[in-house]
Amino acid sequence: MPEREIQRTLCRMCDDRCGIEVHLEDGRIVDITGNKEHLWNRGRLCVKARAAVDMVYHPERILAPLKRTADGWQQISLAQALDEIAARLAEVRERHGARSISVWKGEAIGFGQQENIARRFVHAIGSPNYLSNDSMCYAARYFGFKLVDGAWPVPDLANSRCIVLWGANPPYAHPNMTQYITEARRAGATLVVVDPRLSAIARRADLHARCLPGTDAALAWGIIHELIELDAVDHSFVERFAVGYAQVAEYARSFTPQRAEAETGVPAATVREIARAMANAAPRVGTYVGNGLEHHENGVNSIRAVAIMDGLLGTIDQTGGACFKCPPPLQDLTLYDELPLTELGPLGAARFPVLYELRQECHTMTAIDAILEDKPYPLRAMIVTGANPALTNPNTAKVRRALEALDLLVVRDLFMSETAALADYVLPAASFLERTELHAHAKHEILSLTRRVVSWPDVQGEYDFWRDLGRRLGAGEYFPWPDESALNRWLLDGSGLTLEELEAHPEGVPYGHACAGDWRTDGFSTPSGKLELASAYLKGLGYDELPVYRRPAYREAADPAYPFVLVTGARKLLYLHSRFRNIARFRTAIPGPEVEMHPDDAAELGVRDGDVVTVTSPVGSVDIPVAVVAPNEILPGSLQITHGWKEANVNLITHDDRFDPVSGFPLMKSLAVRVERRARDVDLADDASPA
Ligand SMILES: Nc1nc2c(c(=O)[nH]1)N[C@H]1C(S)=C(S)[C@@H](COP(=O)(O)OP(=O)(O)OC[C@H]3O[C@@H](n4cnc5c(=O)[nH]c(N)nc54)[C@H](O)[C@@H]3O)O[C@H]1N2
Ligand SMILES: Nc1nc2c(c(=O)[nH]1)N[C@H]1C(S)=C(S)[C@@H](COP(=O)(O)OP(=O)(O)OC[C@H]3O[C@@H](n4cnc5c(=O)[nH]c(N)nc54)[C@H](O)[C@@H]3O)O[C@H]1N2
Ligand code: SF4
Ligand SMILES: [Mo]
Repeated sequence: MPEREIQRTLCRMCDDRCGIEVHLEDGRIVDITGNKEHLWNRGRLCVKARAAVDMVYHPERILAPLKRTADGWQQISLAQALDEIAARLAEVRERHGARSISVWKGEAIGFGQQENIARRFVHAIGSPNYLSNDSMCYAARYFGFKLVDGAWPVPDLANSRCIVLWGANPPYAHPNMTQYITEARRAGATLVVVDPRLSAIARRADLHARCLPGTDAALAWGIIHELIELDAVDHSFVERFAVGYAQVAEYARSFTPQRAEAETGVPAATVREIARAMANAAPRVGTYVGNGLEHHENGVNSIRAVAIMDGLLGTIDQTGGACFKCPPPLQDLTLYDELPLTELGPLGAARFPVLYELRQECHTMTAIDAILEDKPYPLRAMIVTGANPALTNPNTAKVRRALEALDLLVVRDLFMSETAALADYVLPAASFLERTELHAHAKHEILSLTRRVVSWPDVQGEYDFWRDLGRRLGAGEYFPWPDESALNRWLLDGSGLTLEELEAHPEGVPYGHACAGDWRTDGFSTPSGKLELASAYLKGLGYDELPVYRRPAYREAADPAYPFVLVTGARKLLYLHSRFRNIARFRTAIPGPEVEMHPDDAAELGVRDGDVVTVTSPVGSVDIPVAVVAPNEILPGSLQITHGWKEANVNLITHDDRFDPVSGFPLMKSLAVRVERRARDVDLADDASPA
């Protein structure tokens, strides 16, 4: 009889970290089921969780260090790899200075301690250049809300009477968030979805506002106009706790529902209905903003325009409203206070000061320029972990040129990704089932410890890798912990929680009681201590004080050469960015890339389902098969392509030269493109596409 065992930990096939039970037979994972005691998912899992078994034991996994040689990849020992990488980094540091070295962490690493160890390493060796996927993800939403509220509140969706989702599709992107939405709807809540497409969640909406891409702020101002007309503003809250209301009322005056309709395409009657639904439900209005608002040239203003509605309606910290959560009581692993490296010129900090000041993020697109042009100074070496920028960053043809131009590229990955294939060294990374770390679920204010369920001889977890490299580069003092467990123990110092307690409670241990402070008495964590409907801080930096609406370029200065508007990156349930394309059964369900198109546009172009078209933007071209969708799924004149496919990579045509001025986020969701039909018999695989 095989020896059976169950280990409870968290799934990290996406960042939602559902509680799971890992079933082992003789030490080998055979199944994954849901942990019913976990508050976040209550036992429910999405289809990706079980695919972790396929991922961990995948025949293509890299399990030994690889070195590029003239004869191809050579397998070397871990010690040799670390010695050689350290020697080459030391050489680069000697020649060009420490700041010519960078670290790039990806979405597969997520937030929390794995991110902070990467930050710690690069600073400990003297460089300010920490880069990440957050140049395009989350940061714009984080500080869109932080600029208004001083923090990003968590909507109490389960108890909302009106839920408003802006540019988010939880059934695919955050499956278990959908449970809370369903619960609220059962109790009678109205669901409002703002999305140009008929997404999975939009299908269930009571009110679907199908705004044109990049026009969300105009819709928000139209709603604000109506909220003021309906006298739905919580004046006592606003007078006591907010600044900027007079300016908001003044700017909103001209934003009639008719004007909102002209800008957004959402009928004036719908604008009024949404405002009424919000007004009737206040303060139990739960608003959630997704990635759909970030990838535009006016993204931060759209997010702020949505955020200020919480203040106007007085939903802050109300049941069913926008709730502040306690940050997890963990020690800070970063070195920003100990080693101020700002005078070394973190890449992008001068160009996008808010991104750097509020998130300590350098800017990946600026880093790519630094590699290719030595401006503002040379960037010569990079260590990538958990990212695949050769597919996921905009203008990937340029990203690839830059990665190839580095003196040293090291990639830590589970697989030979498109980025790893360009590296000098590829190191085998530990999957989430092969390392132990702390994770906080903000919504429930619980902290969990994940488990190392399996291990491989040469496969290192994040901490072990940075420790070993840091010690080789003379930064050992910053990595005093012998292993992950010692690090975890240190992180918990002073929290009142112990490692043993967390080990005994895989469903998580509450930490909310440890939280001190209340905005009612201490004020908000904004420069004025008030809720900032208008931001003097942004004004001081030369940005818009109010989150005014600025028309997207494809509408303001329409170019007849590029008549379509392209949305990219709408999530599919089965894939995470460029991940999981090698899971055979996922590939059967969603076999390849597609450009989603309205039937009228398809008819006009003379194309049918499966025909290959060339989609071109000022940045480049991509050849991709057409999926003609139902007429109510997408707006005529607009297209959608999901990223992450090497077979037809939409990031060959997204912009690394047009940004939101505050966040520095690239234009990836409202870009002007043209579409050309290709000869019917072109075989995509054999096709050399024009640049
Ligand atoms: N299965 C799966 N889950 C994921 C991911 C994944 O790749 N796959 N990625 C994870 C990551 S890193 C992230 S950031 C999150 C993202 O999570 P979400 O933000 O929920 O992302 P999407 O599911 O793409 O939903 C975004 C929606 O915005 C819409 N949209 C596009 N442009 C606009 C616009 O201008 N205005 C409005 N109002 N809507 C617009 C799109 O049509 C799309 O339906 O998902 C996470 N979860
Ligand atoms: N056009 C367009 N592009 C987009 C987006 C969009 O909406 N449109 N969305 C953007 C967003 S929001 C994000 S977050 C980025 C994400 O972009 P990336 O951060 O580049 O994420 P992935 O493509 O998932 O790459 C993750 C890599 O990590 C590897 N990996 C998996 N598990 C582990 C692990 O445990 N450890 C290590 N070291 N490696 C691991 C995977 O094999 C994979 O190669 O993409 C962005 N790109
Ligand atoms: S939503 Fe799915 S992939 Fe994400 S953590 Fe939960 S089970 Fe895993
Ligand atoms: Mo993301």
